[in-house]
Formats: sequence, C-alpha cells, structure tokens
Amino acid sequence: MSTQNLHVAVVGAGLMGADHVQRLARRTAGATVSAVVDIDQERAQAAADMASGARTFSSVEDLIKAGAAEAVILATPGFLHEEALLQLIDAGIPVMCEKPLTPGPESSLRVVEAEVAAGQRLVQVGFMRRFDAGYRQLKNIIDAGTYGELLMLHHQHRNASVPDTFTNEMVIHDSVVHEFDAVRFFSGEEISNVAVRTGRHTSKGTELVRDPQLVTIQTSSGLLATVEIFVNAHLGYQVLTQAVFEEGVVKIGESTGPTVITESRTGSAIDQTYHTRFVEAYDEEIQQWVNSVATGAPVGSSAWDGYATAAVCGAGVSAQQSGEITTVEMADKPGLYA
Ligand code: ISE
Repeated sequence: MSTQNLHVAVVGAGLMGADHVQRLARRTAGATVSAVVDIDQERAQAAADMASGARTFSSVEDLIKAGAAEAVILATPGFLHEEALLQLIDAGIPVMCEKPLTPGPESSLRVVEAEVAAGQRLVQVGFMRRFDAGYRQLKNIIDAGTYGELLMLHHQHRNASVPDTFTNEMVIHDSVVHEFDAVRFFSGEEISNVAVRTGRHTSKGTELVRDPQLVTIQTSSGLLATVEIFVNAHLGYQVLTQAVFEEGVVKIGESTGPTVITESRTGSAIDQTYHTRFVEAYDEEIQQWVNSVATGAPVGSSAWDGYATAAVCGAGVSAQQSGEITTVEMADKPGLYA
C-alpha cells in the first residue's frame, strides 16, 4: 500500500460524502479520491467531478472487484452500513464509517465480530468531536487531574432545526449518540444506565418530536452526565460542555469568534450547522485517519465504540418510551479493543 498517496473511495455521495470528497481533494495530505460510489450515478459523477481522476461505481461490490480503493470513507445512510462494512472487512480494506456504525446493537455486534474474525481493526467510526480542539483539551485536563476528580458533565446540544421527517427516536440515534460517545471518551468508562425526561416543549417543532429533552447518563463508576438536546432551538448550532471537577469547572464550545459591541448589545456569532462548527474537527479526523492507515496504528472511535454507543442508544429509546432509568445491556469486550 502506498504511504504517500492513499487511494480513497468515498461511498455515498450525499451531503456528507460530497463534503468528504472536497476535504480529501483539497485539504488532506497523502490521499487522493480514487472513486465515488453511489447508486445514483449522476450524483456520484457530480461528486467525482470535484476530484480529478476519480472513477465512479454504483456498488461497493464493483468497487472491490475493480481494486479501485486502498481505503474507504463510508457515508451512506446508516441502514446501509452493515452490508458494506462486512464486504470491506472481508476484503481487508480500512474504512472510516460515518456514525452510526449501524442503526442497532445486534447489527453493530456483527460488525465487531467480523473484525475480530479478521484479526485486525479496520473500522474507525466518525465521531468527529473526539478531534475537536476543545474536546481534546478537556480530555487532557481530565486525564491529567489538573482540577482534581471529574464529578459531573453537563452537555447542551442545540440544532437550529431538523427536517419534518425527524423522529423522537432519531433524537437519540442521530443526535444524543454524540454525547454517548463523548461521555465514554471523557470518562474512559462504559455507560451503565440512561434516562430521558421531557417537560415543556417548543411550539416551533413538529408533532413527531418532544423537544427539548433531558437525558441523564451514568457510567460504570457512577459519574453522572446530563444532556439538554434541543433540535429545533432556532438559534443556530450549539454544542457546549461544562465539566465539574472537585477543584473547578471547565467549559468548552463557546464561540471563538470576535465579540462585537453595537447598538446597545454585545455578542458573537453562533454557527448555523455542524459542517461549520466542526469543520476543523472533520479535517483533523480525516487527516489522522489517512495517517493511521499508513502507520497501521488506529485512531478515533473503534467498531467497539460504535457498538457500545448503539447499545446505549437502544437503552435510550426504551428510556424515552418508559420514562424509567434503563440499564444498558452489552456483550463482553473482545481483546482486539483492549
Ligand atoms: C446530525 O446527524 C449530526 O450528526 C449532528 O452533529 C447533530 O448535531 C445533529 O443533531 C444530527 O442530526
């Protein structure tokens, strides 16, 4: 495998896939877009046009047969991930899979088992916040014990709005899944239980979603975390974290832009989407993934992390429905992920 010019195929040429084609073509060192795969060939071609020399295919099977990729970014909808991942693992091709790994714990476990059978870690899951500068600084502070022991985490996750098709379950699977990964990342522990409460709700959403929701998470050692998830907040895209320690409080995620004072107000701009809020995190994630394929030392969230968050999401959806504190059921962790 070439270490200087990794041939990467992007599978799925929707918004996220097209974004990755541009990122690889313009802002990633040591990689080239060798192919774009999409069942919709027009869409595949439109994305491939952003990267010179990229071929197009309509299936992962054809891509593998043509030997047109040394590594893959998988950006199709989550329900299509399992089949593609199993084919790619079987072919020994490293994959950066956009979250979720798969939509449920059973299918995610099948991916973990395939990797274990292959005897090597080939899958990274796209939880890009682990590559955000603020997240990494907070993780370093926690691990160094700078302000003593971590006692509690508070997360606020607000979206400007979501499409009319967004459901209550997607609040957990699509949105809070990030905090499930973040709590596991910050604490280094598995999540034991989760609860979801709703109270007053906005009139600016749809009938399908109770909005906002308050999710409480507890890890194996007892650490508590709260998440305010508000998907129709209509104020922009905000992801804030406050970590409460024995000797202080650390906040990350506030706008880093300029503060403007004008017309009796003071303030700074809020991002409108995750594409801008986390642009640097995405760039860093893909660059580090490309480097890791060359060195063989995996970075970021593993297939196990993807499985673990899928298990927590399962408990989260049950908790939404029952209103109870719900225990997370999980398989034993294979040695490959030690
Ligand atoms: C979306 O899929 C994302 O991944 C965003 O980061 C998250 O904020 C949003 O709620 C999800 O729908």
